[in-house]
Amino acid sequence: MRQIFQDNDLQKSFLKKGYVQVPMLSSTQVMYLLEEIAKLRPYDNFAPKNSYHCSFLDPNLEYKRQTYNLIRGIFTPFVNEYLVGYEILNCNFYVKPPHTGEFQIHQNWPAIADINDTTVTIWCPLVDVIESNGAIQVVAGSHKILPHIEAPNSPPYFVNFQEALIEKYLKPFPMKAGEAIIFDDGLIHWSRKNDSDQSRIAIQILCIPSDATPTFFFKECEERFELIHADSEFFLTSHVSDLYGDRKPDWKSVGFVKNQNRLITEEEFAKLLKNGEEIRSQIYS
Ligand SMILES: O=C(O)CCC(=O)C(=O)O
Ligand SMILES: [Fe+2]
Repeated sequence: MRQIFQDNDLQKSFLKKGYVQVPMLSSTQVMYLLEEIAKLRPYDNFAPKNSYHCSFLDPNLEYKRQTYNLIRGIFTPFVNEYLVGYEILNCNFYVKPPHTGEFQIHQNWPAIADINDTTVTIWCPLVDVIESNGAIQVVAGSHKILPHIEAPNSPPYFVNFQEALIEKYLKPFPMKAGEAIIFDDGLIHWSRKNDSDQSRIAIQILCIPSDATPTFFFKECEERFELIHADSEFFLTSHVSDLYGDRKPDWKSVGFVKNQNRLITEEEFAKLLKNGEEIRSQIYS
């Protein structure tokens, strides 16, 4: 069993619920980051029409690199303070301009070759968040209950009961600027559009075990995924459309896995959620 957290209580709570909420940035650091963001010039100017800004989706590669260096510089000490043997793979600003930016309900793409191993996202808002301005919402205990590979051109397994997820399962986490939630990337999560007059600015940092193989799962055909070596540089230099299109000749293959994805019903989901701890205990051991 991998030790993910330095602190045993956090480890226990994380394994059970799939997330922990922790203090992180000081108010000085929050202010510093807000000032630095204001100097950055993404292609979409942090104000995409009817959508949210995500650094990875922005076509300005120089901006993406500046973002990576800025976030990495501030958050590496926190990664080492909270986690054991993890490092930053990629990071993003997620900005929801006023009155827009609803997300799709999703799991994050698996980022390492072993889908039973654990990668985490640190999500840290730079403004106070509540449900109505786009606080993150998660389904507690939804991590590792189904061996599903979330990937481009592949529907989420819960696509047939998304309304029920919103009504019954997803719960928002009101947070102060600088607090953070650290969650298993397999956890189902989402956020509403920002209904306030101020931009909702948050940071996402994806961390992987240093001894794992960073991997992008490319859906080669209906039958299988090709595992592509995908380190920090891969995410900085790839445009999102590259990952939804044809396989690129310069990608480095690290293997293949069978596509076992299937769509399930809400009834099956409820059962898996209920038996989550037992299912995970098999995976963790
Ligand atoms: O910023 C948000 O509301 C969602 C972020 C997200 O999907 C993530 O951190 O993985
Ligand atoms: Fe996400």
